[in-house]
Amino acid sequence: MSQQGSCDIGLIGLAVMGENLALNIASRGYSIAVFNRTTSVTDAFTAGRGRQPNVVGCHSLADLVASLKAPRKVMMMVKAGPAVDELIKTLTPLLSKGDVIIDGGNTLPSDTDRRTREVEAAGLLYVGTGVSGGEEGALKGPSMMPGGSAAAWPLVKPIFQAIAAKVGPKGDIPCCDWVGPRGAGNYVKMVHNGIEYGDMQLICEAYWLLKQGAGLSNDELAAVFDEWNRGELDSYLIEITRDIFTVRDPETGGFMVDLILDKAGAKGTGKWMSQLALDMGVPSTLVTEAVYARCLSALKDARVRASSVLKGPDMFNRGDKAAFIGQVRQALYASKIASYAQGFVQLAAAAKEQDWKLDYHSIAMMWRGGCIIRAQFLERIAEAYKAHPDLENLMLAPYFTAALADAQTAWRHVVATAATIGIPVPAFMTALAYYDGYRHANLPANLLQAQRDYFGAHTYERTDKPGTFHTEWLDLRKPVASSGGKA
Ligand code: 2AM
Repeated sequence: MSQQGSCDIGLIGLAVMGENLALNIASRGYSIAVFNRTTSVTDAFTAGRGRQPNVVGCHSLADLVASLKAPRKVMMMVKAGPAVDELIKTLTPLLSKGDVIIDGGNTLPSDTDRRTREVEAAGLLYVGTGVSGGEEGALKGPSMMPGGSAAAWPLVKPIFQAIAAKVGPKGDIPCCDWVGPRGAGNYVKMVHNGIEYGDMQLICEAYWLLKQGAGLSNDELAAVFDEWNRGELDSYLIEITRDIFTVRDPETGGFMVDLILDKAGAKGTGKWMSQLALDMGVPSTLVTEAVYARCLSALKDARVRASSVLKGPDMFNRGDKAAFIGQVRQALYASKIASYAQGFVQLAAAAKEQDWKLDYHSIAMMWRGGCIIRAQFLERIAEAYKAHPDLENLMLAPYFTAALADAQTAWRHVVATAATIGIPVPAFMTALAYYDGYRHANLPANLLQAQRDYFGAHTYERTDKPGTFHTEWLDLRKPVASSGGKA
């Protein structure tokens, strides 16, 4: 039975994230009412892990709402999409003015834009919050990126900041702060996930270079990643990668990583980031290549067929092994800088388009702990944005400019070697191409504009005078003398 009006927050959806988040909230001393569409799930939870005096199981949404203190806070941890709209529709008449509906799922930012407007129009407040950290993060302290109705922030802040991961020298800076209006929180979470795609793809490419190019065993790979995790690459993803290389299959005794089919899955947040980048004309090439790399991996059967037809080099780098390992580390670091630079550039472009005022220092700090991309390196990013809140591109922050300058010889060597020995490294390559493209005052787009004007009269601008111009290329072209050099 519900306890009328005594719970601090309600939570709907007891799948992995919801269940662990509920336990986290309860562990911080808050009382929580929980509801799951399938009642047996609620009952199993309140009889099992959730069997605690401050966890109240509810069998209906009306029951859940009645269990809450005003202003009521109801957090949905359900499948993103229509389920969220259905729940909002059911909850709205049960709630009162000033109550807060929270969506903690991976929701498309534009859905949160619309829902914030709709829920506010009904006199309620709405929050769309990113929650990152997987199962363990949800239980012990996730990174949280809330956005929506600004008036909701003071109401949810104590609980959110209590359950979030903590960082800083004293371990008291919560990885959760207000991001901005409407879908801003979900947008930041989407970019977090896109950066995660880039990080993971870069790590996989480094692995392949070391395994196929330098012949490292899993034990050697574990040792290399362990060492990398002590330097500038220190991060959760490097740490779990190290661990993965040590795990053996209890059934066969073989290394687990070698038994896993090389066919990647995806849930879509990387694709969203890439699609929205394309819509805005922003070059977020790392996430896009990472999404494509997953798509290409999924073509396993086609790749198996092609592998006996298409020819290439033998993938082995005959150079100095120890030196190559160091070069791959530097290439990974430099590519990672380019990747994060792209993520923050996309955030700035979205902020401009949506009229949000994003605090990039605060965003870097929210990602500093709790989430999948948590890394030492985010501290440097936070510092860069603290020093220059309007930094145009992270690569221009002195710390990162110097890091890129230091790493670039190795970076170029690794990309060139990969091309020479035939190892696919799309993320390393696009990162370097982005760096080289971004640092050049001149690019060959002058020729591109000429081509567009030639075939489609699309016009062009000139370097020597202002205005828009068109040339009658057919009239002005000249016959070209053959070079005579028949190759
Ligand atoms: P279920 O256990 O009843 O399936 C992840 O799918 C979570 O979202 C689960 O807790 C699931 O509840 C819940 N969920 C999915 N669709 C839902 C809906 N339309 N209404 C309420 N909860 C939903």
